[in-house]
Amino acid sequence: MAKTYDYLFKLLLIGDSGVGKTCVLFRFSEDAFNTTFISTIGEDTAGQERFRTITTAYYRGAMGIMLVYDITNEKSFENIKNWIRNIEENASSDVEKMLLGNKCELEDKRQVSKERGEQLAVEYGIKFIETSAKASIRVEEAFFTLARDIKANTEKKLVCIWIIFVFLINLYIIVNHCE
Ligand SMILES: Nc1nc2c(ncn2[C@@H]2O[C@H](COP(=O)(O)OP(=O)(O)OP(=O)(O)O)[C@@H](O)[C@H]2O)c(=O)[nH]1
Ligand SMILES: [Mg+2]
Repeated sequence: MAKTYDYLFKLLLIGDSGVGKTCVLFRFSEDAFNTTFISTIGEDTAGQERFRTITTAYYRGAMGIMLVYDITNEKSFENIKNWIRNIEENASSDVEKMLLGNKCELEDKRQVSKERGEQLAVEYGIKFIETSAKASIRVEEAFFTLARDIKANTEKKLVCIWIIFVFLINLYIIVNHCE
């Protein structure tokens, strides 16, 4: 039987290679974790991280974006600003965004404090959650929060369209009545 949905959202996970995007998604969809690292794009990124430009085509239709960094990797956190700039240049401005600090169970290897994550999120006016795909910490919460915000956003837009529609109908009636 075909799958039916109450809501269907297109979400993107963006961030440096190795921060755990695939694992976060895998934890959410399968409730499982795998330690073998196979980079999604397939490039050898060992040792040197590069910021990749993502084009407009990739963002098309995206309703939500999870910006992911690794709390044990300072560089991945610094690059969030580049990713956000890329989103601002290529994605629709009303796309719902959220910041994830992944691998939060690795407290002894932490390079980015929770406060800095919170601060950056405040700066961009987005929500922030620290997650662990490995230890299964707050991954569901992250997806549900983003989905809930997208839903609220969509409903707000519908109400606006409805109000404009009713206003125009009334205007039409008044104008016709005056003639
Ligand atoms: N300790 C720990 N390791 C994690 C966690 N999430 C992912 N990893 C590990 O980090 C490595 C990279 O994870 P991926 O999910 O493949 O990273 P990615 O962001 O998809 O990387 P690209 O596909 O190259 O962009 C893997 O070795 C994972 O096992 C986590 O929450 N805790
Ligand atoms: Mg991946």
